[in-house]
Amino acid sequence: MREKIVNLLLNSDLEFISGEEISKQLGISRTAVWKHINVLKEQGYEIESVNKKGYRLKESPNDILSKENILHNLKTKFIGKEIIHFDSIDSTNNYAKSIANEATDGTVILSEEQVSGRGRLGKCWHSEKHEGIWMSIILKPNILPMDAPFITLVAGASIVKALRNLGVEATIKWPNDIILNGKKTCGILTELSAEIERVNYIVVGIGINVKTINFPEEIGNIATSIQREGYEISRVDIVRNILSEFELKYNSYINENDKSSTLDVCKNYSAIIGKEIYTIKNNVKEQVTCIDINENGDLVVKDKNGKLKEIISGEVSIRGEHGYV
Ligand code: BT5
Repeated sequence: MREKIVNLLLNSDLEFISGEEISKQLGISRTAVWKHINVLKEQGYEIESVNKKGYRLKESPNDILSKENILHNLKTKFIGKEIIHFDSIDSTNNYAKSIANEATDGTVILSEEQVSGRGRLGKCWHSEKHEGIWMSIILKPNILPMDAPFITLVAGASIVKALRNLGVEATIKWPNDIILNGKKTCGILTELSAEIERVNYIVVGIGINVKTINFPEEIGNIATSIQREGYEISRVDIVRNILSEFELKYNSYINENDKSSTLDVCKNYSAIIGKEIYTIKNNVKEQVTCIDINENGDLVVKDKNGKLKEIISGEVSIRGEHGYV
């Protein structure tokens, strides 16, 4: 119901709409309208209430990642049709995993802040309040567990495509970082629950720095945000775009085993193909040339002796010759 009220307010283009009109259109009492409006205000919506005129959105509520805002104009069929939004949480991936068995395919969890955001291998993910997109998508594909890691690339390609749709010149550092001007603006953490031959669920965690200007010292040299690189884009627009792009690429992969739309983006907008990079595995650093991404989504590199090697995601860390990329 609150989603419908928000839609009415959004559709009335910042003009007043009376409580009576809302109650008539939605078939609820005016007291119910008033109660819903109060909850929306608590969620952060700037709603003006004026006697005899009604209600009006004071300013665009684009900055709140609420279910109502994201569902307004979201054109997907199943990704994001269920949205759970928190003001604060430990980690959206933790929450997603705790409900995954019962949740419907495509459920999206968002939080304005994470107090224990996680990267890979238990590393910390800095997730300041209102400054980014901290989101997890629950998926229940009918695939073999060994085919799950490719979904990280599907997510990466969708994020790059979505950001480029919005004019942001993002690139991808295989397999899970999105880069702006040589620095990390987004990381992806894919987690899997499976039996030998069957996936129970996959949680794709996406963390995007949107508005952060000052990062903690330990990541100051490697991290950036969309705003810090000069782009003013609403978080809601970014989320909607990502969910739409993700559904397209995910369906191609899961239903048709077609990896091309993902691989094309990963290759065309790669931050590392053609460059000298370092691979780091078990603390051993090796300089190689990054050549390509193969049909399976593995990274193809050439070592100092000219020998080609395929690197499987999750196996190694990648660093640039002079810095992060
Ligand atoms: C990642 O790990 O890049 C995956 C990050 C996934 C975060 C999302 S947010 C929603 C969901 N819920 C979660 O709890 N997690 C997911 P990795 O490649 O291991 O990179 C982690 C490293 O990135 C850290 O060790 C830091 O060096 C650096 N880092 C931490 N916070 C950062 C930030 N906000 N921006 C850029 N780099 C960061």
